[in-house]
Amino acid sequence: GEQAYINLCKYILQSGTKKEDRTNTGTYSVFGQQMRFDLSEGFPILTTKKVPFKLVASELLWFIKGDTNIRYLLENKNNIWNEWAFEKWVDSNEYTGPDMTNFGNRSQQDPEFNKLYQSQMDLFKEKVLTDNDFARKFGDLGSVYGKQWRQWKTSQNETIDQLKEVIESIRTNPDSRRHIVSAWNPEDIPTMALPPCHTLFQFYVADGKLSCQLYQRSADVFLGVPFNIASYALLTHLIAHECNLEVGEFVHTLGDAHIYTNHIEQVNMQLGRDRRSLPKLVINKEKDSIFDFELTDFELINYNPHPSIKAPIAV
Ligand code: THF
Repeated sequence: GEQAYINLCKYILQSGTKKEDRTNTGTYSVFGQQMRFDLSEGFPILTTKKVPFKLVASELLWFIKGDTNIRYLLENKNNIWNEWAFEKWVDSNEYTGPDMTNFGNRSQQDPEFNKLYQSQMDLFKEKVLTDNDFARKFGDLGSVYGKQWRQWKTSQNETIDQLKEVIESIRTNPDSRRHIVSAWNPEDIPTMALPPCHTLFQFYVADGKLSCQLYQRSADVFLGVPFNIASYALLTHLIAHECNLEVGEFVHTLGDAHIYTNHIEQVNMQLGRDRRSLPKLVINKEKDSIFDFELTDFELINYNPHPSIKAPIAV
């Protein structure tokens, strides 16, 4: 549960290796950790800081739809993938605005630049929302999660709907040890805005309960991991609901588990807070199929977390 998350944060701060990374931010990092969340104890969203559940839910619905274009996210006021699409635009020869090289780091260090960046980002969002051609070109993140989950391309030029197939296999052959969905497609890595962090997940059925284990190759423990826990817990609930199973555990296995050096103050603030009781997830019982759900079909009740803690995202 949440205590496992807290222990992981403490362990990384105490024993992590100082390690440079792709984003030039710097991290404290450990390799190979695991957390377990018993979903029957309540919905495992963190209570020691507020995690925006609606953003988690709209991102998951976006994956489930097989969508890879940030337009849907923007329509739902979800900005968590903007930087990766924006990067493609400012690196292209269609971009004629002020130089945005290394915008992630510069926007944090230089307030004047940050103003310029924010205005270009607003312009970008507006264009993705209103201009279809522009959205097709620059709103799309390439063959990321949604594509691999729903339309994995085979060498025979057919597609595999991994999500549909895994649900079918859970229903018809619950004891199977092959309930796997992989987002890691080596051939497609070069055409992704970002290679998938949550790489592969497996379901497991025992005693009428559905469990899920995720292998996450790279884990931004302060900003990303709280989203990822809530997201896979929600996915497990939705699939259990469709397959008439109870929920079991979510097992979260991490490869490179890191805390960015510019998140340390925030983590320490969070570690000073007490855990609170977990909320309950309520799903619209009138719907069955995971492919029919909308944002209004689920709700968290009794979620009373400590306030959110802001932190910059590493790009
Ligand atoms: N890149 C990095 N550096 N970390 C990640 O966790 C990450 N992701 C996705 C893709 N690249 C990544 C994006 N996921 C937030 C949360 C998840 C994200 C990106 C950003 C974030 O900023 N959350 C804030 C609230 C944001 C808001 O309100 O708009 C928070 O306080 O939780 C790993 O999947």
